[in-house]
Amino acid sequence: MKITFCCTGTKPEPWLAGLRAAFPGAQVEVWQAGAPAADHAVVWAPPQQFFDEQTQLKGIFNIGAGVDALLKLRLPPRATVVRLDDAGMSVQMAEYVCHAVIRYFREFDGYEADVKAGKWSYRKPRERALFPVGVMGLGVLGQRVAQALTQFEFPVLGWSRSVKAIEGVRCFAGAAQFNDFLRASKVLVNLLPLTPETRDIMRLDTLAQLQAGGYVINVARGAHLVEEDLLTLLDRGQLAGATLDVFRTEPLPAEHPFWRHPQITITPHTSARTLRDESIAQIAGKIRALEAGQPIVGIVDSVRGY
Ligand code: NDP
Ligand code: OXD
Repeated sequence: MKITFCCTGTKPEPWLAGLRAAFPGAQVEVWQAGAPAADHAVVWAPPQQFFDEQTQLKGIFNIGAGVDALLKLRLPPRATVVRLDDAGMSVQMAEYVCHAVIRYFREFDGYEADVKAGKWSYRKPRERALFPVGVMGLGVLGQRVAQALTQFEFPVLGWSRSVKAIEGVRCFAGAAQFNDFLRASKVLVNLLPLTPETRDIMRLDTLAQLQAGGYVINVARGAHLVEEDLLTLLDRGQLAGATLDVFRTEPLPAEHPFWRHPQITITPHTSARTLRDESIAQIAGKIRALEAGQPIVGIVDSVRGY
């Protein structure tokens, strides 16, 4: 068996070592133009030339959960495209989102500023029941995040394409229930995949429906958010803050207003990192299953876009 590795911006050696250890008899190499045909590919942001040459691939394994960039390319028609399915990301996402929600709810920024100013002061505790958190996208990551938030007894709402039943989470589904979901949320957490249907989903008319003084936490993709509209709603005081891990242009350009906005917290696309060992173990298991003709989870539906 031949496995080819083509991951832009990723140090290949440890991945090759892990994949070779998982498949001692296989040829596992970094792709180079003109390389012989491989059976499976491990990829992140490969060039179009890679797929134009590797037309016979059986499996394409994306080393991230989001496949929006991959699906923009012309892919070999017979290949099964597989994304990372958790592989250690959901617990990181839960940590990140719970941290951001709790920071807002408990007003830790305000306390930090007071302490820096030498002030020993109290704020009136906020009412938890008046701090509902809506999670858009109830897939592998969104469900874990929603469930983690219920542990802190926030009212938790969720929105997805198909109807879900998740203990402790008030679930909404489909376009028909989107506005009800927004109106019932004070904090909006985005964990949708980026597809033609979800691009620009956080914009003036949708974000304006959140409860007054609301917050946005975007951990999915930058193109879900119309950035100028967020700034407008913050300026108007309709929204109180945003925590953003992803941006329309990454790295965030030096002159971008988000860097210095007092109500915006940014992180450099780090809310849930790909963990190498967990990912190699997951991909190796799925390559074995595909080779044995067994079913696997995490197969991307290119029509649906995720
Ligand atoms: P999943 O595919 O498991 O879940 C996607 C969820 O979104 C599903 O619940 C799906 O609904 C819902 N959804 C999709 N389209 C729509 C729509 N049009 N309307 C309503 N709901 C919709 O993805 P993951 O949870 O694994 O990952 C989510 C995203 O998180 C990734 O696509 C990626 O962009 C981002 N991500 C970001 C990271 C970071 O570091 N910032 C790291 C990892 C991922 P249904 O259940 O009905 O299919
Ligand atoms: C992913 C990501 O999609 O890192 O996994 O954003």
